[in-house]
Amino acid sequence: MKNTLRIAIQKSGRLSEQSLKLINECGIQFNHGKSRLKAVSYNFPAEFLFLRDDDIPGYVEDGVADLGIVGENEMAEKAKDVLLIKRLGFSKCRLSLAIQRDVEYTEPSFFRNKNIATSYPRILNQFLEDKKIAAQIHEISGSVEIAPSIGLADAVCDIVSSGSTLLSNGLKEVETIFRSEAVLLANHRASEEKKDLIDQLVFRINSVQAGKGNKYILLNAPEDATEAIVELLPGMRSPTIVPLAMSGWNSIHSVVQEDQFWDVIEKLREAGAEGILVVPIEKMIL
Ligand code: PRT
Ligand code: ZN
Repeated sequence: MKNTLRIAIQKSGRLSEQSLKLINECGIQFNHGKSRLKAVSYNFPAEFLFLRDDDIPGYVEDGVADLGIVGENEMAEKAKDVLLIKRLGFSKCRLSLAIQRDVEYTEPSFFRNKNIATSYPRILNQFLEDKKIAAQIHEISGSVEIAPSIGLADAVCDIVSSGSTLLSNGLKEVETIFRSEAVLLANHRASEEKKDLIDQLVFRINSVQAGKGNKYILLNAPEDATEAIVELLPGMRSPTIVPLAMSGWNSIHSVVQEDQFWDVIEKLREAGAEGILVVPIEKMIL
């Protein structure tokens, strides 16, 4: 359809739930069709294709889908000609080199002439080339972590999140070669109408992300502490000050960044703030 965005998301796997959650938080709703391969939104001009993540960069390059959500690792490995338009902040992980725990490691030259098992030969090859290290890459599609223990490889290059998979296979992480999170990809040749729709979607994603990164805060303060408290609370423009029914007291409202939150709360208490309420922000339009 000409003016309908086609958005490819992972059918089932580590990206699926969060991708659907983001779409939902953007206010885009759809009913799953019978096929489970495709769904059409009834309140935004978009349809969704549910695919294996490996296929998504290629479909976006070909224009079968206008947009896609995949891990940045998958995008880099497939090396398709697509645009990265937004990092989405979920499914964070890293691609790392790991070796057997009892083997000594000092630097990347360790890998010279070693046999490394991976599902990411392109990203690994790039790393080895940059470091001018000649090694053998053994491409396998799954269960990479068992390769050293069965004598298939000296080392692995695999996705790590908590590190427990490496640990339980007697391996230790020695080099991180790539950091990844879910990304929104777009086809290069979108029509003007589709670019407009993409802008609308990105605007919604930005509002959702800004809301998540901030908290709305309400507190009471005596009149003589109000000025010092306002100094601590930048807000979107500046804090709101409303007098309480009890004279000599104000209610102060503002927005605080999530990552500065505990620090700010401590300072507010020291400055005399009382009855502090913290409320999540669903969306924040900047
Ligand atoms: O079926 P389909 O092809 O669509 O899915 P898939 O099996 O290829 O991918 P999936 O669903 O496993 O992962 C999709 C994306 O999630 C990856 O491309 C990464 O961008 C991201 N991601 C985030 C992860 C992990 N965390 C992760 N922990 N992908 C894989 N893992 C695996 C890793 O391969 C290793 O086996 O989990 C293990 C390591 O986890 P820890 O926590 O033990 O370190
Ligand atoms: Zn896959």
